[in-house]
Amino acid sequence: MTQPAQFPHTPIPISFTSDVQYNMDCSVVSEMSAMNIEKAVGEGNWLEVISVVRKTMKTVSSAPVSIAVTGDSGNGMSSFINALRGIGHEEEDSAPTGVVQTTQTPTSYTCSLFPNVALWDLPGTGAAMQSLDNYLEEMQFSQYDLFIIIASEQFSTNLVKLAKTIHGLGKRFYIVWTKLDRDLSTRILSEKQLLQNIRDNIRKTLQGEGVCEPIIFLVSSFYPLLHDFPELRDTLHRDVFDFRCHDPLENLSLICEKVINDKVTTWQGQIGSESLQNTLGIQNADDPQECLYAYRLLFHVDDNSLQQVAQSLGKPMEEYKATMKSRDLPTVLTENWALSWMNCNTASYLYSILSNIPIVGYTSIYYLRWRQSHFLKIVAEDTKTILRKILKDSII
Ligand SMILES: Nc1nc2c(ncn2[C@@H]2O[C@H](COP(=O)(O)OP(=O)(O)O)[C@@H](O)[C@H]2O)c(=O)[nH]1
Ligand SMILES: [Mg+2]
Repeated sequence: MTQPAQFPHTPIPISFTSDVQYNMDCSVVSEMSAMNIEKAVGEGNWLEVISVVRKTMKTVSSAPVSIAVTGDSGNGMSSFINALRGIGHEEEDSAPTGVVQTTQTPTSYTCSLFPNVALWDLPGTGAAMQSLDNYLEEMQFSQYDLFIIIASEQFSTNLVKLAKTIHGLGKRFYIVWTKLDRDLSTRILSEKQLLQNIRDNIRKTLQGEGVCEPIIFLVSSFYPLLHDFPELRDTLHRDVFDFRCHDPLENLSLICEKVINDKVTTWQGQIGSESLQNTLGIQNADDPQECLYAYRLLFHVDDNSLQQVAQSLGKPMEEYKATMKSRDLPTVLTENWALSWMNCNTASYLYSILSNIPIVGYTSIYYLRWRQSHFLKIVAEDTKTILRKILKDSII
């Protein structure tokens, strides 16, 4: 058995290291992108945020992805790879197939449908001379990003163990039941019933081992346009895309949240100061509606700003507004009894009298600051939600 170090093409773990890395653990965006998005969020320049996200996604969209195709020998792994690549087994660059064990070492294949994706044809289990534990160790599963477990005829205990191992690694995998043409040609049941039975059997077997909701496709490599093959291709496209974008997007999102948190800290220190009140243009600090409006302007999540974002992303502005808690005043007030109590007229009147009495007045000012800080935090959370949505919607 070939040792991992001698693999013809050792899979490259996805890392997006082409750019300089940012200082967070899950660093996957360039320092330049990180700085640009930080600046853009600081200025509330959402159009620039969109531009940074798009540029980042363009860079990572061609990051290498390694997909391992595994299963028991003879299940049809090599044939499946050829079918996915849209080539016949007789073509020069095809994966060798046959009734005798033909795949001896992990071999990688490219596929024009999935640029920069390496499809790894792994030797099969079962006929291998070593135990499954050795197989798992030698195949270095942790290096692959996604797995396709090929099954046919029966869902063996080896396949269950493979699924459990991959599940344990927290990686995504599909179960592809192949040679469906053979099952259908020898069936006694209706086609619908047969397909249902195959699915149920795989699901039940895996659920018994704690692997829930497996993604199952039923295909024939001899008919790559039929059954679940088209859906499998679409799903793979989506998953490869998600896989490439997930970490960079998370990273950008973390940077955005940090900038908003920093703003909150700065402004909280200024609450109650005349300068902030003047900057915000708040006439009546008792009026929650006015305060929330002012904070929305401060965080650039006011109607005008959202309109610009929505237009740029081709979405209705309402989609963004609907995610904002600060625009739903009754809920803001009812969620906090202290706020709702102070908002009623009697309380407001009482407050204006009490604030003129020493000591009691001090408490009232303290309350007013607490309330402003509360509103500030609500709008800050709204801004984070909006930013997360902007990031998601910026991916074309
Ligand atoms: N009928 C049928 N036979 C298949 C299919 N896929 C593979 N085979 C046959 O199964 C045998 C083993 O296939 P191969 O791809 O080499 O299996 P591997 O050892 O898992 O790589 C070959 O004779 C293939 O022609 C399929 O979808 N339908
Ligand atoms: Mg093979």
